[in-house]
Amino acid sequence: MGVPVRPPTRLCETAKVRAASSETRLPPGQTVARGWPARHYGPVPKFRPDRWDLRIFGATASGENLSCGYQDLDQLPVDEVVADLHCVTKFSVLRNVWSGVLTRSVLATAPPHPDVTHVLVWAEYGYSTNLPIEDLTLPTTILATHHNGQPLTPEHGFPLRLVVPHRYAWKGPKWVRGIEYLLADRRGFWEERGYHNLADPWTEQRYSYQEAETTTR
Ligand SMILES: Nc1nc2c(c(=O)[nH]1)N[C@H]1C(S)=C(S)[C@@H](COP(=O)(O)O)O[C@H]1N2
Ligand SMILES: [Mo]
Repeated sequence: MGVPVRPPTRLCETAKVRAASSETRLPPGQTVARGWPARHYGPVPKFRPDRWDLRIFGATASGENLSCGYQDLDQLPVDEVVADLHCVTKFSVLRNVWSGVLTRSVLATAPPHPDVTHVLVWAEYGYSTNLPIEDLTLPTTILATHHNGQPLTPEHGFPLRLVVPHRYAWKGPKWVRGIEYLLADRRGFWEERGYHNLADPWTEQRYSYQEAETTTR
């Protein structure tokens, strides 16, 4: 408690309501996928429990880095989020039940410095994505271990993937290994390669050349 995080912006509040809504809504330009396609850049990493850790580093409140092993994940509270997944390549997978650890629980355990504005979430093989710190305080942003009651399969991110329902799905790394607290925004893997920094599917923030058109974060 006493975690110094700023309140969510208005956009985040709206997004939260949408993400939590039981009524499914398809963002513009999206179609419903058949089944659940696996999409990623590069190979599926091999999971080695003895070598696996989740590192929280960068501008932590304590100045120390934190690291948690695979077994330690069980210590954190388990939560559930029901959400749709929207890939920027225009398919959506509706009504996924994600269970795991809310990122707000991680923030409570490893508080960021009060000046933290953004995070980079890191995955195996150097994949990364950037998000405003407010996104990690929302009750709909979850580090998922399970999907529809089953453990994640390797191709869908086992043992841990991030789910950020109100952003395009590239903002949800599979095979997460680290969260870096930042004092200024820094672009992640796809954001550096021409994709939109904010990735709101409801306003179709797909590509970085559109960034000048919008002011929302
Ligand atoms: N580590 C990692 N995570 C990733 C990706 C990736 O290439 N590497 N691709 C993203 C993209 S573009 C999408 S659409 C979703 C797809 O998730 P799924 O394969 O479980 O459907 O994973 C996201 N997470
Ligand atoms: Mo995607």
